[in-house]
Amino acid sequence: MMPETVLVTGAAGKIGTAMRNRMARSGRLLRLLDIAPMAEPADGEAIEIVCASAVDLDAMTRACDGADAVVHLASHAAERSWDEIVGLNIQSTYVVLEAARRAGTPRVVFASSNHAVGFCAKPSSGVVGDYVFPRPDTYYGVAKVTGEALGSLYHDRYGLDVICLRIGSCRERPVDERMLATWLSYDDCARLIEASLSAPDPGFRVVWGISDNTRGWWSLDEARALGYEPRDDAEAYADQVRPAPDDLGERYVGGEFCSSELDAEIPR
Ligand code: 15L
Repeated sequence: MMPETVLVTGAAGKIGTAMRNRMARSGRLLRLLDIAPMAEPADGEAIEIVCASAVDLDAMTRACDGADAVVHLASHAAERSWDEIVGLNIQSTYVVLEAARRAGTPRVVFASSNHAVGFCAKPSSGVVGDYVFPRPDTYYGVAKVTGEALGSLYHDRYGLDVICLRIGSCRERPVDERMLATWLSYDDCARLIEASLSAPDPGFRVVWGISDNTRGWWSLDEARALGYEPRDDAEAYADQVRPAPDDLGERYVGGEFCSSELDAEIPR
């Protein structure tokens, strides 16, 4: 059944902004939450704007009131210091799940990331399977692993449906060679979220989030089992992308997040 009220955290971010129109459905109210400003609803747009932080448990519990599902996107989108990652990326996922439990919101879709398993070797043939064991490449990746673990806990202990999307590179179009494997188009991202929102009784799932890329590294079996039918393929941009840099990161699926250069930028 299509959820009627969907709360989206991090709604002013890049993915959140791209999902605003794409997640709109007749009969659906989108409740968009962020601390950053967002465009006011246009005439006829069934949208509520909530200016609040995803780490504020009281505000999140109020925002979950009457919601059928939460799509949790709020996060620093790349590597940061440990304190910043704990303060937003880890804390917000706990708060979202706990707020959903308190408010009786039955389903949470969590934007996990390929960086939860970034230190998995690139497959020389075939694809990396679903549910591959965590091998985070950064504190950012650790937060995604932690979010998946919290999702598992809130499913097993409290019965929430929790779908974790190990998103590849979600953007307008692929810009480098790695993204020919890892790209998730905005349209396919919306399709994957929709499948995650409407699959009957999904329980706890971890699925890869990429388009139907000819050179894809990751299994789409579990995502397709939810009902996801991707339509885009990064190959369409193959003659327009930058070549892959020749460094350590290129051995692993997490790409430049695995490079030791990050250590200079982010003191450990
Ligand atoms: C992510 O999870 C990040 O949010 C984004 O900045 C990209 O680096 C992406 O993964 C990717 O792996 O391309």
